[in-house]
Amino acid sequence: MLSKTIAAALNSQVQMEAESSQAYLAMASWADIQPGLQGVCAFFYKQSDEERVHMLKLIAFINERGGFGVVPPLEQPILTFKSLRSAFSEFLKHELKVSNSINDIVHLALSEKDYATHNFLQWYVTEQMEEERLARVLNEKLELIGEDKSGLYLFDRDIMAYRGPE
Ligand code: OFO
Repeated sequence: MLSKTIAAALNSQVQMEAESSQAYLAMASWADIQPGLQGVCAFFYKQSDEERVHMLKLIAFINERGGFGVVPPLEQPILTFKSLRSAFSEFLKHELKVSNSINDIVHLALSEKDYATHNFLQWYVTEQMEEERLARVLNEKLELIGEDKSGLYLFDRDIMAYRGPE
């Protein structure tokens, strides 16, 4: 059975995952109307779908452990970006924020001796390590590419491959 504190923390994580999904959906839609960014667009649609799955896993866990998974109201995310670089730097910033939040709940679960929640959250810890790595790699690549058009072309063409195997 979840304590009230843990249930509240997990529900605020539900909100964060839902906001991540919205944020990446907005990035996908923005990329969709930029010339030649079909790869980036597909990448963010996929990221958005994954964040929704993260949210659903949390809701299922909260309910299974005797809490109530609350579907949250959502803020409108950032809709437009001044460059590809700035969209990807938002992506990294967002992932770092999510990692911090997961770490806080892991800490809370340990301090309450809630080992079931602690165990459940390990999947998110691993996922965040991967997402942070991916966001960092993509930011580094964009840094290298700068304004080089053929570099950007290849970045867009190859971006799905950086996600690694499903
Ligand atoms: Fe939910 O995985 Fe990143 O944010």
